[in-house]
Amino acid sequence: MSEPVTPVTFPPAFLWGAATSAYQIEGAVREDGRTPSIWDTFSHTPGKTAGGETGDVAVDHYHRYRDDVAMMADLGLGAYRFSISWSRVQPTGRGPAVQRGLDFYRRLVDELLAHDIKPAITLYHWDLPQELEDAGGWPARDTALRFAEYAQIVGAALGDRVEQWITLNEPWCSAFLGYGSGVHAPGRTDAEASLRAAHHLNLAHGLGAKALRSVMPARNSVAVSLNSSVVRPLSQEPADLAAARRIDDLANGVFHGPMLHGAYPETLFTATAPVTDWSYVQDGDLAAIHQPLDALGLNYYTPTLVSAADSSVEGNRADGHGASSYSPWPGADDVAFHQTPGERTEMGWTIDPTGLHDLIMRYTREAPGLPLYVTENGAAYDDKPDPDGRVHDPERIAYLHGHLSAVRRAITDGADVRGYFLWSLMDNFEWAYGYEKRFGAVYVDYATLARTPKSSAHWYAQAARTGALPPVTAAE
Ligand code: IFM
Repeated sequence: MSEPVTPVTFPPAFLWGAATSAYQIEGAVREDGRTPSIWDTFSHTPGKTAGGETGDVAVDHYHRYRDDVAMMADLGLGAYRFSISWSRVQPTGRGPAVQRGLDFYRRLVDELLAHDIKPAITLYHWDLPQELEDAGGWPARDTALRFAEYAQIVGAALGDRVEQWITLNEPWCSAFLGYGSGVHAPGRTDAEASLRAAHHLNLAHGLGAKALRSVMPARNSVAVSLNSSVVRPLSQEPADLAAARRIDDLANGVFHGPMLHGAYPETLFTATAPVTDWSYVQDGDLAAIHQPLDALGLNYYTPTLVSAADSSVEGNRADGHGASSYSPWPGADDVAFHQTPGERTEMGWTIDPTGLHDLIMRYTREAPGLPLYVTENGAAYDDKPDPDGRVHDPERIAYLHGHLSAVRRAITDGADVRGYFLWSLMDNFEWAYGYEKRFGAVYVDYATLARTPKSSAHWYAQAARTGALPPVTAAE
């Protein structure tokens, strides 16, 4: 007889959410005054995305948001994290807001509140207005100032009814995939520019947080979502430990250093000295970036395994962030990346829930007293409807069970994790991979745009309703 399994239960106030982002789901790219963002330009450039796919239609959430919110309510979601398309609100990236653009988000927020779902807004999820890129993009300081203006506009419009705010999503991707390896928009491959971009994204976060607070009720929460890497050395040899330290600085310290502690790591300056002199860090910038935060968002998918490049074990640049002959790791040419052993998702990312536990415990130590949210976690699988039209995704259920159990372990170990946002609510445009990779708990038929909750959505709904994880075999 098998042992009864103790159910994994969560604190009653734990927030059960799902997340998306504007360019990945909205479509309607030419409606109501919206102008192109860097992702419109990039995805329309031949060879940049799988099959030349774009977010022109995406999953048409702009027109179907009411049904989508009703579906979220059916799935028992307590919170929904979405992003605002900057070029819908401020088409040139500067100047007065377009009310029609803001109105869409007002309607969406009202619909969510009417269904008792807490909205959580991300201001920037990678879709810079193209005009700002033409004026220099994130490597240019002015982009940070423009972001603060945009933050103030959105905060003033929605701060009365949205309590949870996130300035930036995964600034690492914006800086290093956008300006370093070039696999993301705007597709530049300039190591120096990628570090400048990182600094100006940090500045945008700080100025944006301050701007939000200047127009919003004090009860609102301001946070940032970092895709902090869990960097593991291949061995305990000094050279491998140094390689891990290097990548940790470039993945994590470069953002959390100034945001949480008001300083870049000294070791980051040393490692990147051949690439940049950091002279664009002006007096007062670090204080401006180091704003008090109400929470920290952590996005986690898989750990990163590294060694010194001359290690006897074969490694390469395959760091899971797309193919490019340019590195997204400036100043780290002597670091090799390795595939972590174990089962993988459709992205080729190794499944390792211990990484999520480690990440949460790290930030529990790094930022004591700061509430944490897992603002993204999930997996892509090659989901297909069965002949009855149902979509069974037991692998995703196992993935979610493993990672949510890791979150629960971290809470038991003293971490203040207040909520979890599954990535993603529904299948969507997975950037350079186009529509090929399905991260959704809800299946989208791209021919008809019909939505079908997968078995993982039903499983997650049960977890959200009961505050306890159902067994992995439930809802199949
Ligand atoms: O789809 C992305 C999302 O936009 C940002 N975080 C990672 C997800 C999966 O790649």
